[in-house]
Formats: sequence, C-alpha cells, structure tokens
Amino acid sequence: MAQRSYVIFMLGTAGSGKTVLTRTLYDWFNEKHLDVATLNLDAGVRRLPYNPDIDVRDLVNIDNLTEKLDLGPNGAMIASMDLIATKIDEIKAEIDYIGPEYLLVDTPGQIELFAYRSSGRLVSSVISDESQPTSVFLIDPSLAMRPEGFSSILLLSISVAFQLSLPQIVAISKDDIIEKEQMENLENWIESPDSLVADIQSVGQTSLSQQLGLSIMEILEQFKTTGDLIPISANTGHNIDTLIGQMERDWGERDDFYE
Ligand SMILES: Nc1nc2c(ncn2[C@@H]2O[C@H](COP(=O)(O)OP(=O)(O)OP(=O)(O)O)[C@@H](O)[C@H]2O)c(=O)[nH]1
Ligand SMILES: [Mg+2]
Repeated sequence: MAQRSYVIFMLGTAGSGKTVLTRTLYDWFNEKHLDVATLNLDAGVRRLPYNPDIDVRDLVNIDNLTEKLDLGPNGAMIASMDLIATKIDEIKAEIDYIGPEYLLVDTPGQIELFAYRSSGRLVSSVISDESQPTSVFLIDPSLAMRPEGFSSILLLSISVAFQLSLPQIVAISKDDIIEKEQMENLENWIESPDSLVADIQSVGQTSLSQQLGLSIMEILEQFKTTGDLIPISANTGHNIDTLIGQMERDWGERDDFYE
C-alpha cells in the first residue's frame, strides 16, 4: 500500500489570508512532528512568512516575464500560471522526491487565475494526483459585512469547488479583527440561513435584488450547509484545531481511498 498523502490547497480572494494560513498550518503540523511540506504557487509574491520547500519562483521569474512580454501586472500573472503549467512535471517530481505526508499549497492572490483558467486547473489536478486532496476556502470578513456580500462570497466558494472539483471546507478568516456586531451577524447567518434570506430581502432595494437574493440562497441551501463554516484566525491560532479536525473527518470518510 502506498504511503498516504494529503494535499491541502489554500483558496480565497486576494488578501483573504491564504499565505498566513499556510504558515500557521505548517507550524501546527510541525509541532505535532508530522511530515509536512509547503508549496508556493504564487509567482508574484515578494516575501513569504514561511520557507517554502517547493517554490514556483525558482521556475518562473515574474519580472523577466513582465519585461520580456511587455505585460502589465495581471497579464504577467496570467502568463506565469501558463508557464507554471508547462513545468508541472518538474513540480510534481519535486513533490514526489520530498514525499511529504501533508502538502500545504499556497495559491496565487487572484483566485480566477487558479480556479478558472485551464492552466490553474491542470496544476491543481496534477498536484492532487495519487493523494487525498482537500481545500480551505477563506472568506475575508471585510467582504462579508453585508448579507449580499456574504452570500456572494459563498456563491464564489461553490463556483470554485465546481471548477476545481476539490472537496472544500469554508472558513471565515481573521476572526481576531471581526467587530462584535459583525460577528453576531455572521453567527446568525451561519446558524440560520433563513435570517440571511430575511436580511437580504430587507436591504434589497429592487425586486431584482430580492429575487436574486432568494435564488442565491436556494443554490446555497442545495449545495452547502452554511452550518459548516468555521471562523478562524491564522494570527492567534483560534479554531485551527477545529479546521484540521474537519479535514481529518473528511479524509476519514474517504478512508477506502488507498485500499
Ligand atoms: N488580523 C489578522 N490578519 C491576518 C490574518 N491572516 C492574514 N492576515 C493579514 O491579511 C493580509 C493578507 O494576508 P495574506 O496571508 O498575505 O493573504 P493572501 O490571501 O495570501 O494574499 P494574496 O496572496 O496577496 O492574495 C496580511 O496583512 C496579513 O497579515 C489573521 O488571522 N488575522
Ligand atoms: Mg498569498
């Protein structure tokens, strides 16, 4: 039987906390003396708060790309993901060489690069191959202040799971800086989707936003139980145990994977 390996992708909108969570999870696994490695897929990042075991910046130089192809910052990131896809065999060989039990994958800031472009999807599927993959989708609390914002980001999380075909745990990041009132709103919405619908309807100015709000909720109820959302803080470590517990439960449910 091959050694089990687990891959955890950090996903979320720009600045949602993917990189800091990678560091926090790395420390968590390391402190438990578990065999863990990190992979940075963000070719554009300047500084990382952890030392990646595998780093696409060793394969792709974003400054050279920008200059050579005369690109703007977004164009350069698109070109870099396409270039990473052409080098995916090298990345996979490095992963196999290290052979960690747990691989933490930090993805680029722009979620659309990774989840919506075929190069990003190819990269994620090759990395997940022969392992048990999961993903953490981070909701940035600053985008979830209003009920429409919160439900739209949940919708995005479903769309990303759909695009990448990856199991997904949704967490609200940076809960150490969420104001008390916002936390109460979020807890209400998480515990009772009906209260989210009611709040969407009470703020919706037009019949379109009212109808759209309801339709969004129907999709959310069909595809996701909002009850599974976990508020976490990668800074203070709050609920990191709970997050990992959820992953272990999901992996346990798919225990026949290697049999
Ligand atoms: N208070 C607080 N700030 C956090 C937390 N996690 C991340 N941040 C801050 O949020 C900002 C973005 O964090 P990153 O981890 O770089 O987010 P990211 O999703 O990797 O960002 P990009 O890769 O640029 O899209 C930084 O200023 C972090 O210090 C947290 O748990 N609490
Ligand atoms: Mg990052």
